[in-house]
Amino acid sequence: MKANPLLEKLHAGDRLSLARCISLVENDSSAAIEILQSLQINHKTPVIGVTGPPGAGKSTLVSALLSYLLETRPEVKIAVLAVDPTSPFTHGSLLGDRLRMTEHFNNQQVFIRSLATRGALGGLSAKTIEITDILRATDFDFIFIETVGVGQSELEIASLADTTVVVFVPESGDEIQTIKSGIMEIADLFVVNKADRDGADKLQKNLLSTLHERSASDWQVPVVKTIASSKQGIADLFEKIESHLHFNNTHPQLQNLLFAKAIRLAENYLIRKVNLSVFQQELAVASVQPHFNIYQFISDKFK
Ligand SMILES: Nc1nc2c(ncn2[C@@H]2O[C@H](COP(=O)(O)OP(=O)(O)O)[C@@H](O)[C@H]2O)c(=O)[nH]1
Ligand SMILES: [Mg+2]
Repeated sequence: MKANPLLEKLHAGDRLSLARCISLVENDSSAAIEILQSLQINHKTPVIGVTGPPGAGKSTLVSALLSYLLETRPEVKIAVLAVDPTSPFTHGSLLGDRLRMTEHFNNQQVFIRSLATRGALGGLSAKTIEITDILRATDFDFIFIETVGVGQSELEIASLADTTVVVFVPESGDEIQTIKSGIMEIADLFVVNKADRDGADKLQKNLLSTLHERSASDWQVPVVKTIASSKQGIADLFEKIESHLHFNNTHPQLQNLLFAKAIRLAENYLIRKVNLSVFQQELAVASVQPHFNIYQFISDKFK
């Protein structure tokens, strides 16, 4: 295959080429497939997923982790991908994230990219997977991905990240009873952020005892208290993240997570073959037929 100059620059660490590759994939450009298929992916680059309810302090926490890493490791290069499925049409909340991360914006060592969803069929998770792989094809030491924890997205982040950090606040205590099952499975590490508020110790204790009851793995899920807004607990948090990354090296990614990732990409490739507006029109026409059968319709469409 002919060498692609854009990819060569990406692989060499050029940030403009990186931004260009991401845009091509984000916009479903015809060049995207070739780029993805030619990526030299560094599978060793750690991907750290940060998820949790809106307002828990995920962006503030990631920003504090960036400060910590930049202070303690002079040469470090970090990428941040902020995904917000709650704002499919506006960039309002993403702007908030950008503002909070501005202290790092002019830093050549830090690359921050916000990713909005493009409506329900836009294939958010597939794009997130693809863009993460582009980030892994350049020279970053760490990649952070922030997502809002709502239902399915937690599983998505788990299939994408090497280490999944779930952020709660002291007030989350009551909700945890109802959301616990899914989250308990995917968290490698819990953070009780806003520990400047009442209830942080109680939540930490509850999480630890619930984890203790369930523990089925060799990895003991830590529960770290932080005050992200004043950068407290960040060194401890990062130490726990590194221990988990180290643990991963001896316990490779679970096959079922890899499988979930592959299925998501396959779904996306299938959908890409279809012109969705034509699909929608044909569906509208077909659906008014007597005895319309959606299974038959889909089977014909994806033949
Ligand atoms: N009191 C307190 N506020 C915090 C803390 N961390 C973040 N915040 C505030 O919580 C709000 C939401 O933070 P943000 O990082 O945007 O949350 P996200 O939606 O999870 O990304 C902001 O006003 C932050 O300044 C903390 O440790 N203590
Ligand atoms: Mg945020």
